Amino acid sequence: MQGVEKCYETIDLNTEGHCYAVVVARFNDHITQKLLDGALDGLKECGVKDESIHVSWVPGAFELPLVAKKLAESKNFDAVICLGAVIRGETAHFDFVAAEAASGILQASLATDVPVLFSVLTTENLSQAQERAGAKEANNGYSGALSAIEMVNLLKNL
Ligand code: INI
Repeated sequence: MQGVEKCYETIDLNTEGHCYAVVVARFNDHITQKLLDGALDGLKECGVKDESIHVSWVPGAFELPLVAKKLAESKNFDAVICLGAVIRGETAHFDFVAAEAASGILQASLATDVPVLFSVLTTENLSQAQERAGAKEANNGYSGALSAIEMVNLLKNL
């Protein structure tokens, strides 16, 4: 545990001069709105100003990668945070949406050299999604925001 704490102490959460884009899926918006609230809390707690945060809504998680890639390509943002909630239903649709969102988001990041964060919940049911859309560290949007800041600083210092 001490080792883990020590690791966290070394994380650089400086945000001076940084701009962040957030892309949010409207599908399951009762969950994704909470992820957005968490992401904005995380960014603002670390000192990012409102005017340095750009939020775009897309229909569903499947549409996240294209918009994330466009935003990353613009080079106007230090990182892009993708938020979504893919909840398993009765059909195979879940598997396609979850897998393509994950793969597309990774491709957007690797193609642009900009951190593109995968804060997309992929859960078996609604209650698991609600558990991950709580407060602070229990919110996948909040942790995604901190991971984005960490990645920006890590890449700047490589
Ligand atoms: N989109 C989601 O973000 N979450 C889901 O759980 C989901 N399910 O289960 O269908 C979902 N589907 C919509 C998809 O992302 C696209 O918007 C749609 O297929 C149009 O391309």
